[in-house]
Amino acid sequence: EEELQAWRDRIKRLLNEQNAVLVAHYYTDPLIQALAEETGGCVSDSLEMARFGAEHSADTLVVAGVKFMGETAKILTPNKRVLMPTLEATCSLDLGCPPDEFSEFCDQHSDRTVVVYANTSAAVKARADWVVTSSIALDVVDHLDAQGEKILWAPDKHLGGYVQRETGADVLLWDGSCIVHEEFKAKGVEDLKALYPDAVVLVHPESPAAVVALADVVGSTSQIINAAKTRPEKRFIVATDQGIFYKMQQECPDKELMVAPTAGAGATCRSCANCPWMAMNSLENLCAVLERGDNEIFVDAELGRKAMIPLQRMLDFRM
Ligand code: CIZ
Ligand code: SF4
Repeated sequence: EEELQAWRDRIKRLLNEQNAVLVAHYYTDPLIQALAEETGGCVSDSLEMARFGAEHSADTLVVAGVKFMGETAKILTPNKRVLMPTLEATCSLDLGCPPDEFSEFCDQHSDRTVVVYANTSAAVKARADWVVTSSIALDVVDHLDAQGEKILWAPDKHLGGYVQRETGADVLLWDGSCIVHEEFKAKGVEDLKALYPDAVVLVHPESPAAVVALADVVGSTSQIINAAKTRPEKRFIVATDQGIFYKMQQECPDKELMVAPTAGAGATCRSCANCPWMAMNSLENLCAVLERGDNEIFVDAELGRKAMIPLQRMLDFRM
């Protein structure tokens, strides 16, 4: 505990000295989320992280999350210094969508409007017409569908499938998935629901369709937190990364939150509702990056300018 306090004090001092602000995702270590709150930074989903970073006056953004979040920050604010506690933290969606293959796929379907999830590399975004996060995916695709556009969606097939079912749009899917959400099991959720029939099921749409089908509310991380806060029920089964419980419990201290069951519950579960890449962020490497100023994020200027167009469309989009 004393050691933790020492880390926190050092990080606070360094943030101050460098006019830096900490931007953390809901899936990171609760210690990092708490520190972001205490220091006037931001804890949120990837859409709000992008907005916050772009609007904040700090010279340096320290992005605690995964690589695409740091890249997005750099693309939106090329004149700011963007640091990340680790450069190793990637995402199975980003990894599963190599820019060259993706570009070829787009060429083969040039009649389609290209909509990519925020969880992608700068190069993939640069090839897209639109970038979306899970919180606005439905609205954006609805809007495009109403204009008669056919969609090419990448990379998450579960989120894309959900968007397709909900909007009825013509959506061609890239075959990618999130290793965390993919592990949630319908059978496990049904069994838990049988034990707690009063529980409300909250599901992130990166989960498999069978799990989404059991949901009372399907939504992004922010929407899931909001549902727990505003629904009158007391018990919730939550299918998303466990990191979200920090903020959720803070927002609704009187409610009981249960993580939805994953595949192995031990033996075969690789990620157990906890993203291994998000977990690479720690107070220790956060402190180190501020001290050394390494792990700076750079995005090729030409690529950045191209990726900025669909990203700006996302930020400007209002229904
Ligand atoms: O699964 C993720 O990485 C999410 C939910 C990102 C986001 O949009 O906040
Ligand atoms: Fe990627 Fe899934 Fe981790 Fe989010 S939780 S960063 S989608 S692997």
